[in-house]
Amino acid sequence: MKRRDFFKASAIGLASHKSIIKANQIKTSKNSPVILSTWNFGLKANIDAEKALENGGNAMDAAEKGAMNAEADEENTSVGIGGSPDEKGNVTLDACVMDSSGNAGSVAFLQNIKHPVSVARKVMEETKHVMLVGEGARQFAVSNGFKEIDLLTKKSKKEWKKWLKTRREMTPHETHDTISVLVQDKEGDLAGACTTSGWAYKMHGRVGDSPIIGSGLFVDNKIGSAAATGLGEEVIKTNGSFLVVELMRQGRSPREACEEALKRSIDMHNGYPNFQIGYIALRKDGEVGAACLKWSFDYALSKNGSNKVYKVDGMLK
Ligand code: SD4
Repeated sequence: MKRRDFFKASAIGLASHKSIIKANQIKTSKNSPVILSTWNFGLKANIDAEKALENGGNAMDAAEKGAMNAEADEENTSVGIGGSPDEKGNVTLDACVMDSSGNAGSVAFLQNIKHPVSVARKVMEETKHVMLVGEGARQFAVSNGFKEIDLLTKKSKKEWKKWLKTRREMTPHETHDTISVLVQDKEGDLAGACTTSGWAYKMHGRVGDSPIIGSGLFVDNKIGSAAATGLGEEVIKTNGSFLVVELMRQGRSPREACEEALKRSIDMHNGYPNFQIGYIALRKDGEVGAACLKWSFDYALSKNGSNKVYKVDGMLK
């Protein structure tokens, strides 16, 4: 390393060391739960998450229940039953969870199971592993009492058949919506869940960011949590959710952290990304933020007795 570069690197080290101390002073928000979910159907997910908290559940219970709401909704074409299939007509699901102790569980390329988020939680709680995929994940689910069902509904089959005639490339922006649910419970603890059927009509075997810990979701109970929606391939390349949490650790607000993480994707594409990524972030002090690259993005926030959808405009035109 050249001397000048060494000094540059040490200066960066020093700056982040200072800000880490600052981030450690984040006051934990207690007694007033916060639930933050992606997209406007997050509103219904938040209601189920609220109920789980009211019934004495913790942040992990609430995040799971919220995600399950979207998984069970047949009208939601990017999550669970009714989710768009891959190009061969198979509905393949990705999901993950993280709890307040930093435990993680994940499933990818899982078929025929209605609630992948609950399988991900079982992987976290019942196995030594973090991630199970495909046939192994399905067998694990069945052996834990999950029933097998056909996830391709009449409607999603009809749409897929229509698509087969053109085989037009779909973008996740057209076919969104992954649901991620970030929860802070009344103890101030954080947990999160993320679940999706991924990119509509994707290649058979494709896995996106949603089951990848650090990409689709990341929770650090000392700092905050973050989750992603949008083009998974690009979220994976920047380890997006982990990056958002690290930026909050360095003192950025939740919104600034989301924007800074998106700037990495913008830079990787020389200022002109032609895809969508949206991030949501929840800091340990209860503050939330969100940002997206282009167009706009909705998120649902339940806090202080109100549950509402908010819209953020893209950073780029
Ligand atoms: C994926 N990130 O599989 C998901 C898709 C998504 O809104 O979020 N769509 O790439």
